[in-house]
Amino acid sequence: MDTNFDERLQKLRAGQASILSRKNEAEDLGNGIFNRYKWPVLTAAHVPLSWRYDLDPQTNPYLMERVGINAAFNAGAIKWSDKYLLVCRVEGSDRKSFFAVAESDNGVDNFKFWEYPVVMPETDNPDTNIYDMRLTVHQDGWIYGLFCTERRDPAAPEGDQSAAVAQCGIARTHDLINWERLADLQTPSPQQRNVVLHPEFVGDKYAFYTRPQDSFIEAGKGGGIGYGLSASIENAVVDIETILDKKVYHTVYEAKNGQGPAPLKTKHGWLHLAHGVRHTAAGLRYVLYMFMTALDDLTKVIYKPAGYLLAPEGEERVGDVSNVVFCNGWITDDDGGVFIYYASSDSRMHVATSTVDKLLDYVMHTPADGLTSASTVKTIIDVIEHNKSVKTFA
Ligand code: M1P
Repeated sequence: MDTNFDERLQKLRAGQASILSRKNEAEDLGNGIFNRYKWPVLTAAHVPLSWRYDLDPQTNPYLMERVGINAAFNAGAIKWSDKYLLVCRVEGSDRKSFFAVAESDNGVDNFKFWEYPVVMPETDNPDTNIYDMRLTVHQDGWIYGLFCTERRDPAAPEGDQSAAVAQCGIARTHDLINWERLADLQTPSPQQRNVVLHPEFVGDKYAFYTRPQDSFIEAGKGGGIGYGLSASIENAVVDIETILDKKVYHTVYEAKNGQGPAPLKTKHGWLHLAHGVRHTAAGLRYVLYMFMTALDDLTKVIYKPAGYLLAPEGEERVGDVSNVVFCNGWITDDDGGVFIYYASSDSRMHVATSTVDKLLDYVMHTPADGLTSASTVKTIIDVIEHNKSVKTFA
């Protein structure tokens, strides 16, 4: 059968235009803390046709997809020149991830990728795979992007082609187009992922949230959200990692956890969003949770609600790595609105909206984890007793 190039191109363009122009709708009631939205904000289908197709009928007569895109997920986020920008992890069908910026006027729909993906400069030790950028607008005037750089484990025998070393790559920019690559962060840990730069100096040092880990997947005897200082950002070295939020038995972060985006400063403390991981019979389950650290001591957790803030739901539960939600980007507006950009199942990006006031209320007034069934029952009974004393109790 002959392929009608023009007809196929028209259909491809129309299909993508309908996704890109689709209006998003907030869910009705929500849980009072945040509202999910009906449609994902970025998917593989949002990636420009000009990246995926050779649009020349002479060299691509069947208008085949020449560069497959597998997923668009785990995006860093920043409000910049009045636009909501996501620096998305785009993953090709060849399993290589790279960064690409998508922008929206309102933060909840019509995200459109910029014309080109990000060209990330390399160090002397080339990256095999780069992903999960956390953006920080630092007090020093730069926008930093910290991300995972992954390379084959040089100590692995030839027969083992999956052993990898993950470390933290650091780059900075003033325009999100031109990036200056700095040396990778050095820490005492053999593996690092989920490293985030704190937005303010601590004394005259740069502060990092880290996640020491023994092996590529397992936290092992390490793990927890770490914290450390470096005198330099150009050659960043954290000699001592202090664990500020550790793994805990029979919680949603018993296997591992990791800092999400850079924390938000509020008058009560620094609001943190993180992911927690536990083992289940069906594999690992990733959820998002929150906590707050003290303004005068970044290593001191002063509030931490029990359990998760957001867990995979419905279609979010299915994808390349199912039962995962992951967040490395959020944006606060001047009016206190918060856009939480989260990925589901390593496949696509979503948004949930809240406000700083609501997140503060959630973090400061939600009961903490008592770590036993008996304490959870006691918490519920306390709520019931209180409710019996209020007029709204029917
Ligand atoms: O597959 C789920 C996530 O796994 C890793 O996160 P962590 O290091 O905390 O386990 C990362 O590879 C992340 O990109 C991925 O979404």
